[in-house]
Amino acid sequence: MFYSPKEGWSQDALGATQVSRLRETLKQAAKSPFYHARLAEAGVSPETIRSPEDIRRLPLTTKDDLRSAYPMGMCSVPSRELIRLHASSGTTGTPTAILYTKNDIQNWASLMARSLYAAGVRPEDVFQNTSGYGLFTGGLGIHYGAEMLGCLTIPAGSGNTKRQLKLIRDFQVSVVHIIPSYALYMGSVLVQEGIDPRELPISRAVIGAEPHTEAVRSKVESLLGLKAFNSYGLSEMNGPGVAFECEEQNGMHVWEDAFVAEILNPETLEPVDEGEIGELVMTTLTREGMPLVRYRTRDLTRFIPGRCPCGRTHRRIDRIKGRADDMLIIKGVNIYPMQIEQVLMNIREVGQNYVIEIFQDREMDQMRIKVEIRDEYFVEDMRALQALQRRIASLLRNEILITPKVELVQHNSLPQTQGKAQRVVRLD
Ligand code: ADP
Ligand code: K
Ligand code: ZN
Repeated sequence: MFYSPKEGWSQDALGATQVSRLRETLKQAAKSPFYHARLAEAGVSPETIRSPEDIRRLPLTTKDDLRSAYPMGMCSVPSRELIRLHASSGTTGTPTAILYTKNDIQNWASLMARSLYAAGVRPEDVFQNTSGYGLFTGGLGIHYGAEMLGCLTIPAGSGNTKRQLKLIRDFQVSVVHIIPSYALYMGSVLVQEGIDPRELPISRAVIGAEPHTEAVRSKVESLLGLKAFNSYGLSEMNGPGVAFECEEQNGMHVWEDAFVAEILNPETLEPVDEGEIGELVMTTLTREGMPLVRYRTRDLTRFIPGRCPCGRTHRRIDRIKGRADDMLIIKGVNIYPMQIEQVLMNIREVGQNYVIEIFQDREMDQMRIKVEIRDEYFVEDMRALQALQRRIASLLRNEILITPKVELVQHNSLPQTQGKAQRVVRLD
């Protein structure tokens, strides 16, 4: 029924595993110069952990800690035991490096295989990975998992829609791993070339790596004629394969035998109430090369209360609402880009791309939203376009409480990035 029996373990069994693995993790982490000092300073040791809740007594780790320990300050093994390096894509500044031993790579691959299986992928599937294969973990990370599961795995890499299409057709690709913004772009390019993407052999997509709304998932599903499953991960926790949607498509199971997930109020750093949104904080439980203790992901989400009908016992997190660093403050109002996306993607006339431009006017941050409009609605009639523009602005106002400047642009005219979409651009 499951890829691993661990997926159905009782909460007690998971808790006991977490306690013993947390202790191991502290022992292992203390072998790195960074944690040797940090854990001693905090006065904690493996004996501090008697129950899963005792994790709250451990110090937090931040992205800045990773930067300060770069390149080897958090390495817990002699360097000859390392076999792989990845780096975060640096969406928010200087990159950080993650180091893996042979066991780390194997454990990651099996978590990834388990994740794909949960989303309905099977060894009979032909799997095309459209992630870039470089320092970014979405390439090799997903690849090793699909191979371990037994799929014929095609390392197509990013971009080059024509070649992607040829591979999909020639090898009857049934599953793709694709960033949601690129899925929408690829779908619309195919439609423009007179190809109906729904007729392709693909029946499932694994989408993730960037925040996206339920509305975007629906668009990907209807445009490409498939089921799309949300995939969450970050380089600091290996990469993809941290939390994954099952066939229920209602939240992502966090693999709690491999990670401890906490959701904290980002200001008080205390746990939020059950089901409340907060910052996801994660601890590795099996990592040798570079264990991380209570890493602040900056990603905002909540635990979905209750049990999943699929039978997996590992708790689910809701889709990522955004990063704590993404919050915009415009005219004193806090706004997340995903609030804007949710509104835009539910408007029939809106195409698939948009960008939020922030610029300074009279010492204040101002916002302009450029929105692609589908060809059939991008008409010559100025009055019709102005009415559409006003309607979009007012729908946005209902959600974000200020009236933004809205500019309508033609289909596929906004820049399409090769990797993660950049939704917010600062013009100063
Ligand atoms: P970077 O932090 O530089 O983008 P990573 O490649 O490690 O580098 O990206 C991890 C981040 O990507 C996560 O912390 C999260 O913000 C985002 N992310 C990954 N998967 C998802 C997803 N399914 N939904 C929303 N955001 C995601
Ligand atoms: K196979
Ligand atoms: Zn489930």
